[in-house]
Amino acid sequence: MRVDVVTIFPGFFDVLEVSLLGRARERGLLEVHVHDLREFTSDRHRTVDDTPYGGGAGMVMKPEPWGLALDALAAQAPTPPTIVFPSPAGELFSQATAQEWSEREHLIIGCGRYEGIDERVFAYAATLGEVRLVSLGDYVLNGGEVAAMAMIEAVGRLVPGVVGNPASLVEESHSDGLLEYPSYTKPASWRGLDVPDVLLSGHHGRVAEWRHEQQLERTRTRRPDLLP
Ligand code: JCH
Repeated sequence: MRVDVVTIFPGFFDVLEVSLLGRARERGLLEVHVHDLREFTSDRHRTVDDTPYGGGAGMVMKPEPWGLALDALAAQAPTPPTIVFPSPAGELFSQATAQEWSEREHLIIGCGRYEGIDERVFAYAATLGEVRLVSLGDYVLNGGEVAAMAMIEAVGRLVPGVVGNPASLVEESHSDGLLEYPSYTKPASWRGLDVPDVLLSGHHGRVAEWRHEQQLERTRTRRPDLLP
């Protein structure tokens, strides 16, 4: 999979070099290329924003640099890319979204700043590929970069071969939409806090049953919205 990121803060993505995905990049499973939107400007001040038509607070990202950036990145693609814009006004990003995108050849992620991007950019992008406006959750970030990083990590670890232990992905996908069960490791007693006896019993059936009960109980108390 190839991911192209367009941003006015390319340095934001330096951390990808040292994360889980750094190794996947070295092995050629996942390529992430970061592009500075200002490279697609032609004025002396490399301007990417302007005042909003109709008035209002803040600034809006100009369409012209976005048009040139998208042209350049979509042109080098053999198949139409999925073009993602993180947005507080987008559809919710979920594990299902990550799964769907992990099977795609080419993602382009456009990171807005200020109050967002001129709406015509989304219409233009739709002539180059499938456009998705996607929100991480119902809170407001200062721009698309943090959301893009989260999406790259969630999608990247599902690309076949990226995560070291495929069994952990299988276990996740079998969780039936419930929260995970609690995990413990050695020592069995720590600062007066003990690991539940059932986990030390060696009874695989009872362990599985206990973990499922824990999943149901946690989901009931923390995320009742996930239950039918
Ligand atoms: C973004 C902004 C609109 C501030 C600019 C681009 C995504 N889940 C999620 N939360 N926030 C974002 C996000 C994504 C891209 C951009 N901003 C800042 C945008 C605002 O109100 C109109 C205020 C935020």
